[in-house]
Amino acid sequence: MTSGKIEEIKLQAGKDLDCVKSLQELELFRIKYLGKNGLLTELLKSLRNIDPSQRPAFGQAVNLAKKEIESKLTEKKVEFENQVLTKKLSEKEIDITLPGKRIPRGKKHPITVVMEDLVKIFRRLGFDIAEGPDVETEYYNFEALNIPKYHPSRDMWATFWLENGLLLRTHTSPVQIRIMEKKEPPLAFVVPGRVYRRDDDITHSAVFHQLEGLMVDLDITFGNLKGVLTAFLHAVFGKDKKVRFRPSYFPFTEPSAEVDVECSSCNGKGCRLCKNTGWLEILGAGMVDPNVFGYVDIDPEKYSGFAFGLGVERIAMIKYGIDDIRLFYENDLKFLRQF
Ligand code: 2U9
Repeated sequence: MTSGKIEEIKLQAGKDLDCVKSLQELELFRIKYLGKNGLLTELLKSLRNIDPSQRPAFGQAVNLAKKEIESKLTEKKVEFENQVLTKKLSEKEIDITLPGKRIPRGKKHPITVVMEDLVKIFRRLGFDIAEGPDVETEYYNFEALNIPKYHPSRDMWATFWLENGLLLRTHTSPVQIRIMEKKEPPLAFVVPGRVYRRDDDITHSAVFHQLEGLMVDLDITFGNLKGVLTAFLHAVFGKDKKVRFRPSYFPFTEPSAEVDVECSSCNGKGCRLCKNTGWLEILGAGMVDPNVFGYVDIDPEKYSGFAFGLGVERIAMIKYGIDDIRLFYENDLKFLRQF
Protein backbone atom coordinates (compact mmCIF):
# COMPACT_ATOMS: atom_id res chain seq x y z
CA MET A 1 0.00 0.00 0.00
CA THR A 2 1.50 3.35 -1.00
CA SER A 3 0.72 7.01 -0.78
CA GLY A 4 0.29 6.79 -4.55
CA LYS A 5 -2.96 4.93 -3.94
CA ILE A 6 -4.23 7.82 -1.80
CA GLU A 7 -3.39 10.35 -4.49
CA GLU A 8 -5.11 8.17 -7.05
CA ILE A 9 -8.31 8.05 -4.99
CA LYS A 10 -8.17 11.85 -4.41
CA LEU A 11 -7.80 12.49 -8.10
CA GLN A 12 -10.67 10.17 -8.98
CA ALA A 13 -12.83 11.78 -6.28
CA GLY A 14 -12.16 15.23 -7.78
CA LYS A 15 -13.21 14.01 -11.23
CA ASP A 16 -16.31 12.23 -9.84
CA LEU A 17 -17.37 15.32 -7.92
CA ASP A 18 -17.20 17.46 -11.06
CA CYS A 19 -19.75 15.11 -12.65
CA VAL A 20 -22.19 15.21 -9.71
CA LYS A 21 -25.35 17.08 -10.76
CA SER A 22 -27.80 16.64 -7.88
CA LEU A 23 -28.14 16.04 -4.12
CA GLN A 24 -29.06 12.41 -4.85
CA GLU A 25 -25.88 11.89 -6.91
CA LEU A 26 -23.92 13.60 -4.14
CA GLU A 27 -25.17 11.00 -1.67
CA LEU A 28 -23.96 8.21 -3.99
CA PHE A 29 -20.60 9.97 -4.14
CA ARG A 30 -20.45 10.09 -0.32
CA ILE A 31 -21.22 6.39 -0.09
CA LYS A 32 -18.55 5.55 -2.72
CA TYR A 33 -15.74 7.35 -0.85
CA LEU A 34 -16.79 7.80 2.79
CA GLY A 35 -19.50 5.17 3.34
CA LYS A 36 -19.12 2.07 5.55
CA ASN A 37 -17.43 0.21 2.69
CA GLY A 38 -16.20 3.33 0.86
CA LEU A 39 -12.80 3.56 -0.77
CA LEU A 40 -11.21 5.67 1.97
CA THR A 41 -12.82 3.64 4.74
CA GLU A 42 -11.38 0.48 3.17
CA LEU A 43 -7.98 2.15 3.03
CA LEU A 44 -8.15 2.86 6.77
CA LYS A 45 -9.18 -0.75 7.41
CA SER A 46 -6.09 -1.92 5.46
CA LEU A 47 -3.82 -0.17 7.98
CA ARG A 48 -3.45 -3.38 9.96
CA ASN A 49 -1.79 -5.10 6.94
CA ILE A 50 1.07 -2.64 6.52
CA ASP A 51 4.43 -2.35 8.17
CA PRO A 52 3.91 -0.99 11.73
CA SER A 53 6.63 1.65 11.23
CA GLN A 54 4.71 3.12 8.28
CA ARG A 55 1.26 3.01 9.92
CA PRO A 56 1.24 6.50 11.59
CA ALA A 57 2.30 8.37 8.46
CA PHE A 58 -0.06 6.37 6.26
CA GLY A 59 -2.98 6.78 8.70
CA GLN A 60 -2.40 10.54 8.81
CA ALA A 61 -2.32 10.75 5.03
CA VAL A 62 -5.60 8.81 4.68
CA ASN A 63 -7.31 10.99 7.30
CA LEU A 64 -6.13 14.13 5.56
CA ALA A 65 -7.50 12.89 2.23
CA LYS A 66 -10.78 12.01 3.97
CA LYS A 67 -11.07 15.55 5.42
CA GLU A 68 -10.34 17.13 2.03
CA ILE A 69 -13.04 15.05 0.33
CA GLU A 70 -15.49 15.75 3.16
CA SER A 71 -14.99 19.49 2.90
CA LYS A 72 -15.43 19.47 -0.89
CA LEU A 73 -18.57 17.40 -0.43
CA THR A 74 -20.01 19.90 2.09
CA GLU A 75 -19.24 22.77 -0.27
CA LYS A 76 -21.06 21.01 -3.08
CA LYS A 77 -24.00 20.19 -0.78
CA VAL A 78 -24.46 23.87 0.21
CA GLU A 79 -24.25 24.83 -3.47
CA PHE A 80 -27.04 22.38 -4.39
CA GLU A 81 -29.22 23.35 -1.44
CA ASN A 82 -28.96 27.00 -2.42
CA GLN A 83 -29.89 26.12 -5.98
CA VAL A 84 -32.98 24.22 -4.75
CA LEU A 85 -34.00 27.13 -2.50
CA THR A 86 -33.52 29.74 -5.23
CA LYS A 87 -35.61 27.64 -7.58
CA LYS A 88 -38.38 27.24 -4.99
CA LEU A 89 -38.40 30.98 -4.22
CA SER A 90 -38.60 31.92 -7.87
CA GLU A 91 -41.45 29.48 -8.52
CA LYS A 92 -43.58 30.25 -5.44
CA GLU A 93 -44.84 33.74 -4.96
CA ILE A 94 -45.24 34.75 -1.33
CA ASP A 95 -47.70 37.55 -0.63
CA ILE A 96 -46.37 39.09 2.55
CA THR A 97 -49.32 41.49 2.71
CA LEU A 98 -51.81 38.67 3.42
CA PRO A 99 -53.19 38.75 7.00
CA GLY A 100 -51.81 36.08 9.36
CA LYS A 101 -53.77 33.09 10.60
CA ARG A 102 -56.04 34.01 13.51
CA ILE A 103 -54.95 32.34 16.76
CA PRO A 104 -58.08 31.23 18.63
CA ARG A 105 -58.32 32.96 22.01
CA GLY A 106 -59.39 30.91 25.00
CA LYS A 107 -61.39 32.36 27.85
CA LYS A 108 -62.40 31.52 31.38
CA HIS A 109 -65.01 28.83 32.02
CA PRO A 110 -68.32 30.30 33.27
CA ILE A 111 -67.90 28.49 36.62
CA THR A 112 -64.48 30.15 37.07
CA VAL A 113 -65.96 33.55 36.22
CA VAL A 114 -68.79 33.17 38.73
CA MET A 115 -66.45 31.79 41.42
CA GLU A 116 -64.07 34.73 40.97
CA ASP A 117 -66.95 37.23 41.13
CA LEU A 118 -68.27 35.70 44.37
CA VAL A 119 -64.82 35.57 45.98
CA LYS A 120 -64.27 39.22 45.03
CA ILE A 121 -67.41 40.23 46.93
CA PHE A 122 -66.14 38.52 50.10
CA ARG A 123 -62.70 40.10 49.66
CA ARG A 124 -64.39 43.51 49.64
CA LEU A 125 -66.12 42.49 52.89
CA GLY A 126 -62.70 41.79 54.46
CA PHE A 127 -62.46 37.99 54.04
CA ASP A 128 -59.20 36.19 53.16
CA ILE A 129 -59.02 33.16 50.82
CA ALA A 130 -57.91 29.65 51.86
CA GLU A 131 -57.57 26.36 50.01
CA GLY A 132 -56.89 22.72 50.91
CA PRO A 133 -56.59 19.16 49.54
CA ASP A 134 -59.32 17.37 47.53
CA VAL A 135 -58.39 14.01 49.09
CA GLU A 136 -59.23 14.12 52.78
CA THR A 137 -59.30 11.96 55.87
CA GLU A 138 -62.51 10.87 57.55
CA TYR A 139 -61.45 12.95 60.55
CA TYR A 140 -61.31 16.30 58.70
CA ASN A 141 -64.29 15.68 56.43
CA PHE A 142 -66.64 14.31 59.12
CA GLU A 143 -65.49 13.78 62.69
CA ALA A 144 -64.05 17.22 63.45
CA LEU A 145 -67.23 18.71 61.95
CA ASN A 146 -69.36 17.01 64.59
CA ILE A 147 -70.42 14.19 62.26
CA PRO A 148 -69.43 10.99 64.11
CA LYS A 149 -69.18 7.52 62.52
CA TYR A 150 -72.57 5.85 62.01
CA HIS A 151 -74.43 9.11 62.70
CA PRO A 152 -77.50 9.26 60.42
CA SER A 153 -76.55 12.78 59.27
CA ARG A 154 -73.66 11.23 57.29
CA ASP A 155 -76.34 10.26 54.76
CA MET A 156 -76.47 13.95 53.79
CA TRP A 157 -73.16 13.40 51.98
CA ALA A 158 -73.10 10.50 49.50
CA THR A 159 -69.37 9.94 49.76
CA PHE A 160 -66.74 8.60 47.35
CA TRP A 161 -64.56 6.45 49.62
CA LEU A 162 -60.93 5.74 48.67
CA GLU A 163 -58.51 3.24 50.20
CA ASN A 164 -57.18 3.45 53.78
CA GLY A 165 -60.08 5.50 55.14
CA LEU A 166 -59.37 8.36 52.73
CA LEU A 167 -62.17 10.01 50.74
CA LEU A 168 -62.88 12.74 48.19
CA ARG A 169 -64.01 15.73 50.24
CA THR A 170 -67.79 16.15 50.17
CA HIS A 171 -67.52 19.84 51.12
CA THR A 172 -64.71 22.36 51.58
CA SER A 173 -65.37 22.48 55.36
CA PRO A 174 -62.23 20.39 56.20
CA VAL A 175 -60.19 23.42 55.11
CA GLN A 176 -61.84 25.52 57.84
CA ILE A 177 -60.86 22.87 60.40
CA ARG A 178 -57.25 22.83 59.15
CA ILE A 179 -57.01 26.64 59.34
CA MET A 180 -58.55 26.83 62.84
CA GLU A 181 -56.05 24.18 64.04
CA LYS A 182 -53.20 26.46 62.94
CA LYS A 183 -54.45 30.01 63.50
CA GLU A 184 -55.95 31.90 66.42
CA PRO A 185 -59.05 34.09 66.03
CA PRO A 186 -59.87 36.66 64.75
CA LEU A 187 -60.46 34.70 61.53
CA ALA A 188 -62.46 35.61 58.43
CA PHE A 189 -61.88 33.65 55.25
CA VAL A 190 -63.65 31.98 52.34
CA VAL A 191 -62.77 28.62 50.80
CA PRO A 192 -63.42 28.13 47.09
CA GLY A 193 -63.01 24.57 45.81
CA ARG A 194 -64.08 21.45 44.04
CA VAL A 195 -66.11 18.89 45.99
CA TYR A 196 -67.34 15.37 45.24
CA ARG A 197 -70.61 13.55 45.88
CA ARG A 198 -72.19 10.38 44.49
CA ASP A 199 -74.97 12.33 42.92
CA ASP A 200 -75.90 13.19 39.39
CA ASP A 201 -79.02 14.45 37.66
CA ILE A 202 -79.96 17.68 35.91
CA THR A 203 -79.28 19.81 39.00
CA HIS A 204 -76.57 17.68 40.72
CA SER A 205 -73.12 16.74 39.51
CA ALA A 206 -70.67 14.26 41.08
CA VAL A 207 -68.06 17.01 40.94
CA PHE A 208 -69.14 20.55 41.68
CA HIS A 209 -67.81 23.73 43.25
CA GLN A 210 -68.51 25.27 46.60
CA LEU A 211 -67.72 28.52 48.25
CA GLU A 212 -67.75 28.27 52.01
CA GLY A 213 -66.81 30.87 54.58
CA LEU A 214 -66.08 31.27 58.25
CA MET A 215 -65.81 34.20 60.64
CA VAL A 216 -64.62 33.63 64.23
CA ASP A 217 -63.94 36.32 66.83
CA LEU A 218 -65.09 37.62 70.23
CA ASP A 219 -68.81 38.49 70.24
CA ILE A 220 -69.75 37.22 66.78
CA THR A 221 -73.54 36.87 66.69
CA PHE A 222 -76.31 35.69 64.41
CA GLY A 223 -76.76 39.42 63.65
CA ASN A 224 -73.26 39.46 62.06
CA LEU A 225 -74.20 36.39 60.00
CA LYS A 226 -77.35 38.12 58.75
CA GLY A 227 -75.51 41.36 57.98
CA VAL A 228 -72.67 39.75 56.01
CA LEU A 229 -74.86 37.34 54.05
CA THR A 230 -77.44 40.02 53.23
CA ALA A 231 -74.67 42.31 51.94
CA PHE A 232 -73.34 39.40 49.87
CA LEU A 233 -76.73 38.53 48.34
CA HIS A 234 -77.43 42.20 47.57
CA ALA A 235 -74.06 42.40 45.78
CA VAL A 236 -74.90 39.32 43.67
CA PHE A 237 -78.62 39.83 42.94
CA GLY A 238 -79.18 43.57 43.49
CA LYS A 239 -79.92 45.75 46.51
CA ASP A 240 -83.65 45.76 45.75
CA LYS A 241 -84.02 42.02 46.41
CA LYS A 242 -85.55 40.75 49.64
CA VAL A 243 -83.55 38.21 51.66
CA ARG A 244 -85.00 35.71 54.14
CA PHE A 245 -83.55 33.31 56.73
CA ARG A 246 -85.33 30.00 57.43
CA PRO A 247 -84.46 27.62 60.28
CA SER A 248 -82.57 24.50 59.18
CA TYR A 249 -80.21 21.79 60.44
CA PHE A 250 -76.52 21.10 59.83
CA PRO A 251 -74.42 18.99 62.23
CA PHE A 252 -71.64 21.63 62.34
CA THR A 253 -73.77 24.71 63.05
CA GLU A 254 -76.30 25.53 65.77
CA PRO A 255 -78.58 27.31 65.17
CA SER A 256 -78.62 26.75 61.41
CA ALA A 257 -80.43 28.53 58.60
CA GLU A 258 -81.10 28.41 54.91
CA VAL A 259 -80.90 31.76 53.18
CA ASP A 260 -83.16 32.68 50.25
CA VAL A 261 -83.23 35.65 47.92
CA GLU A 262 -86.27 37.02 46.12
CA CYS A 263 -86.46 35.33 42.70
CA SER A 264 -84.38 37.29 40.18
CA SER A 265 -86.48 36.03 37.28
CA CYS A 266 -90.02 36.98 38.46
CA ASN A 267 -89.18 39.42 41.32
CA GLY A 268 -91.04 37.26 43.81
CA LYS A 269 -94.22 36.71 41.81
CA GLY A 270 -93.56 33.00 41.20
CA CYS A 271 -92.19 31.33 38.08
CA ARG A 272 -90.61 28.11 36.78
CA LEU A 273 -87.13 29.05 38.12
CA CYS A 274 -88.36 29.49 41.72
CA LYS A 275 -90.91 26.67 41.40
CA ASN A 276 -93.64 29.25 42.02
CA THR A 277 -92.37 30.08 45.51
CA GLY A 278 -91.03 33.54 44.63
CA TRP A 279 -87.74 32.62 46.42
CA LEU A 280 -84.39 31.12 45.39
CA GLU A 281 -82.47 29.02 47.95
CA ILE A 282 -78.86 30.21 47.83
CA LEU A 283 -76.97 29.61 51.07
CA GLY A 284 -76.75 27.30 54.05
CA ALA A 285 -75.38 28.92 57.19
CA GLY A 286 -75.26 28.94 60.96
CA MET A 287 -73.36 29.63 64.15
CA VAL A 288 -70.37 27.25 64.50
CA ASP A 289 -71.35 24.41 66.88
CA PRO A 290 -69.34 24.58 70.16
CA ASN A 291 -68.39 20.90 69.64
CA VAL A 292 -66.54 21.88 66.44
CA PHE A 293 -64.53 24.51 68.36
CA GLY A 294 -63.67 21.73 70.84
CA TYR A 295 -61.94 19.71 68.06
CA VAL A 296 -59.66 22.63 67.12
CA ASP A 297 -58.91 23.87 70.64
CA ILE A 298 -60.76 27.15 70.37
CA ASP A 299 -62.54 28.07 73.62
CA PRO A 300 -66.30 28.24 72.83
CA GLU A 301 -66.84 30.22 76.07
CA LYS A 302 -64.61 32.96 74.72
CA TYR A 303 -65.13 32.86 70.94
CA SER A 304 -68.07 32.44 68.62
CA GLY A 305 -68.40 32.34 64.87
CA PHE A 306 -70.62 31.89 61.87
CA ALA A 307 -70.15 29.73 58.78
CA PHE A 308 -71.89 29.45 55.44
CA GLY A 309 -71.77 27.50 52.20
CA LEU A 310 -73.12 27.70 48.68
CA GLY A 311 -72.96 25.79 45.41
CA VAL A 312 -71.29 27.81 42.62
CA GLU A 313 -73.01 25.88 39.79
CA ARG A 314 -76.39 26.79 41.26
CA ILE A 315 -75.55 30.52 41.19
CA ALA A 316 -74.21 30.19 37.60
CA MET A 317 -77.39 28.36 36.51
CA ILE A 318 -79.58 31.12 37.98
CA LYS A 319 -77.38 33.90 36.57
CA TYR A 320 -77.24 32.51 33.01
CA GLY A 321 -80.67 30.79 32.93
CA ILE A 322 -79.24 27.26 32.50
CA ASP A 323 -81.48 24.36 33.53
CA ASP A 324 -79.08 21.41 33.14
CA ILE A 325 -75.88 21.38 35.25
CA ARG A 326 -74.23 18.84 32.90
CA LEU A 327 -73.83 21.51 30.20
CA PHE A 328 -70.98 23.01 32.28
CA TYR A 329 -68.86 19.87 31.91
CA GLU A 330 -69.47 18.79 28.31
CA ASN A 331 -66.83 21.15 26.85
CA ASP A 332 -69.20 21.97 23.98
CA LEU A 333 -67.67 25.11 22.43
CA LYS A 334 -71.08 26.27 21.13
CA PHE A 335 -72.25 26.35 24.76
CA LEU A 336 -69.05 27.81 26.25
CA ARG A 337 -68.68 30.60 23.65
CA GLN A 338 -71.93 32.19 24.81
CA PHE A 339 -70.39 33.50 28.03
C1 2U9 B 1 -66.84 24.59 59.90
C2 2U9 B 1 -67.98 24.93 60.56
C3 2U9 B 1 -69.13 25.14 59.85
C4 2U9 B 1 -70.34 25.41 56.48
C5 2U9 B 1 -71.76 25.40 56.07
C6 2U9 B 1 -73.57 25.04 54.87
C7 2U9 B 1 -74.13 25.50 56.01
C8 2U9 B 1 -74.34 24.60 53.71
C9 2U9 B 1 -74.37 23.80 51.48
C10 2U9 B 1 -74.96 24.81 50.59
C11 2U9 B 1 -75.19 24.20 49.24
C12 2U9 B 1 -73.38 23.07 50.65
O1 2U9 B 1 -73.08 23.35 48.14
S1 2U9 B 1 -74.03 22.97 49.06
O2 2U9 B 1 -74.62 21.70 48.93
N1 2U9 B 1 -73.69 24.31 52.62
O3 2U9 B 1 -75.54 24.50 53.75
N2 2U9 B 1 -72.20 24.95 54.92
S2 2U9 B 1 -72.95 25.88 57.09
O4 2U9 B 1 -70.30 25.26 57.84
C13 2U9 B 1 -69.14 25.03 58.47
C14 2U9 B 1 -68.01 24.70 57.82
C15 2U9 B 1 -66.85 24.48 58.53
C16 2U9 B 1 -65.57 24.33 60.63
